[in-house]
Amino acid sequence: MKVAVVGATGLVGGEMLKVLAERNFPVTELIAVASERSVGKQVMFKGKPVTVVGFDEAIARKPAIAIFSAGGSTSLELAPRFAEAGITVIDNSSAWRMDPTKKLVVPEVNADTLTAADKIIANPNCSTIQMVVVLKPLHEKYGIKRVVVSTYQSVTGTGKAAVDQLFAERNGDDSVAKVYPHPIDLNVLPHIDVFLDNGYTKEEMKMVKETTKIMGDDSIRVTATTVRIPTIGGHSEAVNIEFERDFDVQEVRDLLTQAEGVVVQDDPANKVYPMPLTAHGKDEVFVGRIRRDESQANTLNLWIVADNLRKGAATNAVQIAEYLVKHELVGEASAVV
Ligand code: 2RA
Repeated sequence: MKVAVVGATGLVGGEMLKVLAERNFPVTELIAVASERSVGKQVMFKGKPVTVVGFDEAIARKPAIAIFSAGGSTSLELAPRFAEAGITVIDNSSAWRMDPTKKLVVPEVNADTLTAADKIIANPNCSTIQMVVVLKPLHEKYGIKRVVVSTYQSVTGTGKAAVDQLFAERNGDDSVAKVYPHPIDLNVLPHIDVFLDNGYTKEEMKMVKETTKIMGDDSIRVTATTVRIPTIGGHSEAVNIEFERDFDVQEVRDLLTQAEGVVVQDDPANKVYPMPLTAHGKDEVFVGRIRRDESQANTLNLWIVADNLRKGAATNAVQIAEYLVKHELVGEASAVV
């Protein structure tokens, strides 16, 4: 199967190439795509150099699937052109997520909503993805009324320039361009994306709105505080969940242990709990600190960690592609290169 990665030279695009190779996705031809300024550059796929091409060339080669991580404006302009050419687009930007005609998909939660008619599929925001993977089995069992989430987000969520700022600050190098409005090393910023009229940030409202769309239940109330922290391995989230029905903590632990895509790391007595350092480079969502909220009935506290570049972006997108191939909702899989 011909597969295009649009934004192949970026942090997430590079992770998409890695994940496609690691998961042995049935790629017969990898088309690396980027803006004109990157055309002619090379990226590596399965140990071999691939020359970056422009958007028109990519469409002309007619890939079956195009996985986008090229920003919202590029996706708004180009995804329809790829779709009109019969190419199924999986887009990692926020451009299409809240479009009522587009599916917003986390395979462990709502892949079964996908059909062959879906030619532009939205990949949710990283901080939303890792949370709903855990919410899904809990909602089915206990009925979720309300979610309160505070996030601790890696600088890799902003991109390579933010990683460069962090390590430049750490090394006392003041020559590197500043991405954040304040120093990020030895600091935290309660400010991800822009502030809105309601006092929330765009990142926080993404978590609020995307969660109910993916879960398919507008009755779930969500509030979020999203915070940038000086780490690179992944996003962490303190999640407080109020249920319709009571629960047993061990039963919750057992339920999550069996849940698709979830790994429970919950042994505080032995200092075992999820951390960005141990989630880095992995595709699962890690859950720990599972405990009853003793201040309110039917309410649970959790700690959720995942690599925001993998399950939070690249892996989720590739898993959507895998679902499309498995259910013959896109061109036939061919021999692997
Ligand atoms: C962030 N979730 O962490 C946003 C976009 N990747 O910056």
